[in-house]
Amino acid sequence: MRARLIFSGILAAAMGLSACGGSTGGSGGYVQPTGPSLASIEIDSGNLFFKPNKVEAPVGIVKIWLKNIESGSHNLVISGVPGFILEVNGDGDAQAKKVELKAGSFDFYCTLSGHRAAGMQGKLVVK
Ligand SMILES: [Cu+2]
Repeated sequence: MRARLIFSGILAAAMGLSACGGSTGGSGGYVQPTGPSLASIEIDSGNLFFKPNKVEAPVGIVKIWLKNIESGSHNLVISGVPGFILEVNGDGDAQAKKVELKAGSFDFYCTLSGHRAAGMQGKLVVK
């Protein structure tokens, strides 16, 4: 009981910190997995692309960075990973979150209107 209360406090503090990171709102109720990440993956976003648009990750907890290298706003969601979203606004903005991945091949894309169709999508291969 006590441990659970303490844990909730840490989580609330962590979420409070990330809320000050510059990107506002829209992150919903996504709860990052606890525990260390096995790998860190950086994906750059621009108008209108992801670089790289094919990435590999190990099974388990991975930290994914989205870094905006041009002006504009973008986000990154992964099909089959409900709630996970990274959002960037403006040149140089970056956001990172941990996600627990299962083996498989997943699409990642930007949900802003027209962006996916214009090329903002890629493949995430987890193995
Ligand atoms: Cu976009």
